[in-house]
Amino acid sequence: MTAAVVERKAEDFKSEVKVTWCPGCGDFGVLNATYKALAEQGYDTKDVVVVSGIGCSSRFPFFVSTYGFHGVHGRALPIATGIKMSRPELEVVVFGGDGDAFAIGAGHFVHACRRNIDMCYVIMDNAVYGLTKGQYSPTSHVGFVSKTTPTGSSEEGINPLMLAIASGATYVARGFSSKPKDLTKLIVDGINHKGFAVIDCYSPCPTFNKVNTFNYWKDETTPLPAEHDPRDRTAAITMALTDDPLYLGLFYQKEGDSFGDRVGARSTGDAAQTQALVEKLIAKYS
Ligand SMILES: Cc1ncc(C[n+]2csc(CCOP(=O)(O)OP(=O)(O)O)c2C)c(N)n1
Ligand code: SF4
Repeated sequence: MTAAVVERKAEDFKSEVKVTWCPGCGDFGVLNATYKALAEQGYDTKDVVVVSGIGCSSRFPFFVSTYGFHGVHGRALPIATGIKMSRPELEVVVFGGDGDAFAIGAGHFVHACRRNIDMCYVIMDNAVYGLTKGQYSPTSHVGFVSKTTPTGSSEEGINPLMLAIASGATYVARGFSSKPKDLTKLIVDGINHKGFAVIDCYSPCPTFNKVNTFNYWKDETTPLPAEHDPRDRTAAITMALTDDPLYLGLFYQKEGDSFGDRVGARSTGDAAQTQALVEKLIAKYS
């Protein structure tokens, strides 16, 4: 969607719902960056749908004054896909945790990447399950001690960037919740990208992950070198594989047709028509 030329403020996108995350949760940084990104785009609140699964991070739609859909654990992407296919004129932005994205939702993630659906997915990656109180997650490191890995995880963590690039995502970035300016730019560019934009964002959980803290990620991360060319997929893979340091920024971007372009997605934006359709479906399955 082309952004309207209207002056907006970050406050315009704050809902009246009290944010219930723990003090110090990294997700606050992602939320503030998102308010700024939406304001920068000049959107009306009716231009955007914020979609999530289940998790602490997935409470996101409550805190944003746009349309929203708080879905089912791991199913944010199929819900978002349906919204985008039936209302392509709306900007669909998806938020959730690393458990949501890479455990129960891993299959959906791979297929959303390969379809190249025109939406932006921000994974708030804290390398732990927050909402269910501290089990290890698909991005937890080997040796991570948690309620479900009391002697330390023996599994290698998933590399979200490698998975996204290999699966066909056309905008692949890594952010950090305590770098709000950079994160806002990544979200703005991800929203404006035509195709599936994946932003894996380090977002510490100070309550249940005492290893991957703000200081840990502050020390381990550094911006991608200025000479990195995001159009170079091989270079993007090399950078994504590097873990010392962990790079932040835009790793990979490719222009081209999105899924909606290929299937000729058309809006079903007629409210009466949509209502009739929903009633028909409810009648069919009740
Ligand atoms: C189908 C289903 N399975 C499991 C759960 C329990 N559950 C809720 S949130 C969650 C994981 C939360 O971790 P993550 O997705 O990383 O988000 P975070 O809370 O860390 O932001 C799990 C396993 C559920 N709600 N539904
Ligand atoms: S449990 Fe962790 S992820 Fe959940 S709100 Fe608290 S700090 Fe954030």
